[in-house]
Amino acid sequence: MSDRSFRFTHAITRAPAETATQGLRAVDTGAPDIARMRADWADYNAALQEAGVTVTALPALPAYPDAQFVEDTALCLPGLAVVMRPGAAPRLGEAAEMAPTLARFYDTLLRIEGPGTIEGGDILMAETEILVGRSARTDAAGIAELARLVAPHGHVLREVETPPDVLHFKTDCSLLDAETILATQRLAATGCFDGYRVLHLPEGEEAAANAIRVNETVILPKGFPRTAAMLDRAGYRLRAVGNSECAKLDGGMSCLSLRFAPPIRG
Ligand code: CIR
Repeated sequence: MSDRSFRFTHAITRAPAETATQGLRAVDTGAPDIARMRADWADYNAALQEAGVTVTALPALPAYPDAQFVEDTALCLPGLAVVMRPGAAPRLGEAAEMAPTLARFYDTLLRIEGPGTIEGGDILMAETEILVGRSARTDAAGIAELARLVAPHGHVLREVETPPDVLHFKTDCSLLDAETILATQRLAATGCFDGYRVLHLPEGEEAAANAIRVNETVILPKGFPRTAAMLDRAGYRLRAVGNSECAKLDGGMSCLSLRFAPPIRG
């Protein structure tokens, strides 16, 4: 296997804006502290660099309070990138903002035109298939349009369900390697990972499900000692990054970057 699902040379991130205090959230647990969010974001960029990728860190976009969650704006695949169409109306414009940066790296840049919607947080790129969770943000039409766009490039999509009241499919899971998924019990119980090896989040640490495998490193949120111990025992190299402030906006490790290996150098 090429391990293309976790071997990356590049990443794109975007600095949190002051307006992130107005970011979307399912439950209000208080305004995020922007200074702390920015310090964690700087550490996140450092973690990506330590993992071996070149990071393009874009400036804040104050008009879009959730714009640091760049993952939702695009899907980067070997050979092509697809600009998403977010299902959250206030986030629609973020996708167009990302397109020029992607165009620096990709000759083939496609777009979800709609009327369906789809966000990158619902897409798990595994080694031989792309799992897409239908959610409040990602609908059947969005998934069907993505399937049509990527099929000619040899990519197979599998539609799955994001659990009710969970923001994104990847809120509850991460790819750890070509055969292994980290997932909550509630998501794994749907059977969507049958055929994979599944490591279940310890009870009470479900919020650690959104991690990212980048080359030899698994980047996970700080503060989940039983998850860290489980992954350490399983042989993964770990790097923890603070996520307390993004968590107030339902954001995690995957949301904060687009990770890819572009066909052309930018
Ligand atoms: C939102 O509700 O859209 C943002 N507050 C959080 C987006 C998190 N993104 C992700 O999980 N990929």
